[in-house]
Amino acid sequence: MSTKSQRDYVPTSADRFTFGLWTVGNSGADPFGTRTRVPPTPVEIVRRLAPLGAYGVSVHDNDLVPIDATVAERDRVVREFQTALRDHGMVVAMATTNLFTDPVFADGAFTSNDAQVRAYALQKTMRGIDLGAELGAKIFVFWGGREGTECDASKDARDAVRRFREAVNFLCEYVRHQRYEMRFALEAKPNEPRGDLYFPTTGAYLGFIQTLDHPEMVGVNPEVAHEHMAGLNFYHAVGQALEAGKLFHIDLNDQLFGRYDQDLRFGSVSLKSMFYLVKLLEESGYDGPRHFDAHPYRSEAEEGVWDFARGCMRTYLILREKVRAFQADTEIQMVLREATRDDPGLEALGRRFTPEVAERLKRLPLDRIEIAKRRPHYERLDQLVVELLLGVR
Ligand code: GLT
Ligand code: MN
Ligand code: MN
Repeated sequence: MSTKSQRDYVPTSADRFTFGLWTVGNSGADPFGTRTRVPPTPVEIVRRLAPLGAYGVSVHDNDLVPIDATVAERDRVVREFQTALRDHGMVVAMATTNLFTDPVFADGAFTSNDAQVRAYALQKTMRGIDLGAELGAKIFVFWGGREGTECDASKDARDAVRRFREAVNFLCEYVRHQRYEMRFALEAKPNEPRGDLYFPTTGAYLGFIQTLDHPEMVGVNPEVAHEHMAGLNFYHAVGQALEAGKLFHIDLNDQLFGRYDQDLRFGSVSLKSMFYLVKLLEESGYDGPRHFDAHPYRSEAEEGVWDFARGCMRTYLILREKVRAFQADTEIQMVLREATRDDPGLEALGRRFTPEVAERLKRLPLDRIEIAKRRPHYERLDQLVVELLLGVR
């Protein structure tokens, strides 16, 4: 803890924290109640987030430009927004299309049974990509909020996958043709607002990406809440994405298991899991945006929104400091070392198959009773981590 900003957990743009316009712009409305506060405009969001130390924002087409705006209205809104970005030194790191609010998407966008809906979804997304490129976004997210069913009689699940693939392939070609410097990130969710969504987990998308025409252009945008809704370990999902070179973007928030999509302030529920997540992001050298996709409690009024935003970033920075403490903790590192048995000779054997190596390995005298005598001290390790997080180490 050398500099003042580190001690005070005040972020700078180097930390690359971004917020969706729809997050701090959330009005508090939910399926059971009306809005509870007046949401800030996009320009106000930029003006209020900049002094808090955020790096930028992300936008849906219609967070900024109303769906029925004329070309002139669109251009004026975009110009004013760009001026605000410039004045406050903020960027648009990610853009996306709203393919879920309008009634036209009630039964899906790219996976709809209606060819006209699918064509409209492509048209709207190309315009969204143009808008994103104009704002300088390098990442374009696809969250298929309506790509799912309640009634599986409605379509063959294979057709849904094929239609989604055709759309992503088409849009990859569009980006290439336009010579945009832009990559796609696919965001999974198991359910809500549909009964079941296609591609329910990050793992499902990692498999799908390999079937695309340009897999190198497409990665994932995992969200804490969405994997937690499915009862999964987010740290493991992100680990697999990173290992595959596919973590293009990330949606940070929090979520109790087994609930509706809560989109809670980052780190407000699962402190331990979020510690391992921050550790992974920091140790992997992930250099993309740390994007918050959460919203303030419905009970907050206008000013509480900024407490929420500050809280997301502070918790990340505090956890990052805990990661450094974990790395420097000699006891933790000793337990970790003791729990590992390295054997370069043996490891080299298993690394590359040849028939001779396979024969040698089959004949090796490996005594499982002896091997199993060595035990890792994970009770001690976990308690050390708990104490570190509780602030007594
Ligand atoms: C929507 C959803 C998020 C997605 C956003 C991108 S919009 O709020 O709940 O998880 O990331 O479309
Ligand atoms: Mn999200
Ligand atoms: Mn969510």
